[in-house]
Amino acid sequence: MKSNPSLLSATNAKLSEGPSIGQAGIGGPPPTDKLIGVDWQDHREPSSIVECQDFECLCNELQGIYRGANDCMLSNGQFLRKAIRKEYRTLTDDERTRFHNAINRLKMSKVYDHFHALHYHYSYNSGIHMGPVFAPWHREFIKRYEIALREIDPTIALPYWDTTMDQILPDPKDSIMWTADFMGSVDNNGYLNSGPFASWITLEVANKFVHTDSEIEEKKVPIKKLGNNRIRRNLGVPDGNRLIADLNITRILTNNNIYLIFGDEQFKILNGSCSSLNWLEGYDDTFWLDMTLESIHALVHQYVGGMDDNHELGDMAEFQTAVGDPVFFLLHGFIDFIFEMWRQTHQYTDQLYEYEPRPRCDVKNCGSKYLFCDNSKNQKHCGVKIKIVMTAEMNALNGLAKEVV
Ligand SMILES: [Cu+2]
Repeated sequence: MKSNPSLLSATNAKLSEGPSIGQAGIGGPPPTDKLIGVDWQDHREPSSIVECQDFECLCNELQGIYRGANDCMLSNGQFLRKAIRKEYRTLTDDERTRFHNAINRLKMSKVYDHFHALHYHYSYNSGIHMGPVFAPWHREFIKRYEIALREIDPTIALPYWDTTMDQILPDPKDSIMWTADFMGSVDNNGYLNSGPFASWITLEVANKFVHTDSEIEEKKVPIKKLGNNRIRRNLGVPDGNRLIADLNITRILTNNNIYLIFGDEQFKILNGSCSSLNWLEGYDDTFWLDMTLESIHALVHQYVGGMDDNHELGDMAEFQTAVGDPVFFLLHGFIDFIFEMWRQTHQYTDQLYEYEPRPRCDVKNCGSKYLFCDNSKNQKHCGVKIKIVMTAEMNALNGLAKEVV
């Protein structure tokens, strides 16, 4: 099986490469951990609005007037709408400009770098990659990013990048995606030289972690040069890197193997023991990872980040640097969309099971002879009957009663 020496196969045959850097989490700032090698001072936490779980919360945090489901008037008289996530290239010019402007404001406020640092912090050994939490964790992550952008401009929704439209081109590098009006073009060394983010300085990420047999040690392996760095992309380099194609999506959506969404099949592929996937007809082993939701997403990380002749990686090709390139969020918008298409067609509770309501007092005896309705407090509440323990005294009395009879 072909291996690829970057984003995901950097962990080739090893479950983890980084130190155990805590439990999977998404709230709060990453701890100041020198080992991580990021200048943690250089980012700022977003406001609590990003934690909103519903429309009312979003409306209130934006100081709007909430008048019921999906009805929220903002202080400028405009209505807040649910975010409709469109394909990036279908945005109107005005929508795209607003989107780019908001990202730039997020970057200037250093909140963008918080998102980068957060993802960096949880990259390894937290379950957010190469495991079942990949899809839900990144769902919450990009939801927070979208809200942070909407706090700047409430008309914004996070677009997604349908890479299949680029993949069908004779050379996807020629896509309009990589022009100044969109994500920007790069110079001969892969550094961004046009577009809305050409002047960005990415977070410094000094070291990567190497997992040896005996212990986890920090090796001074710069995954990118220290100092002021612009975003770097080695598009389609080396040859063979490619984007997600329709076939990849169809496989995931039409296959009932849950592991394609929530599994660790990727490890098995990386470890060369992908026999459990051999049954998938049409499996194309020309490409090292094109099976699971997480592995197809890695294809795009690889395609954009790539690796040059000197084995230097672009930002998107490593967990630690990937968020430094805003393309990250367009890709994850698409991955989340595929996850959502899968979820909507695999609704367990529609077909496999559902729940009866919790026991309640308006049903006689709370619905069971083992339950009772407790009227003693202000609020009626179902309770469960207690067990009766026979004491020695009670047993003796019982025996006496039998003798009398
Ligand atoms: Cu990630």
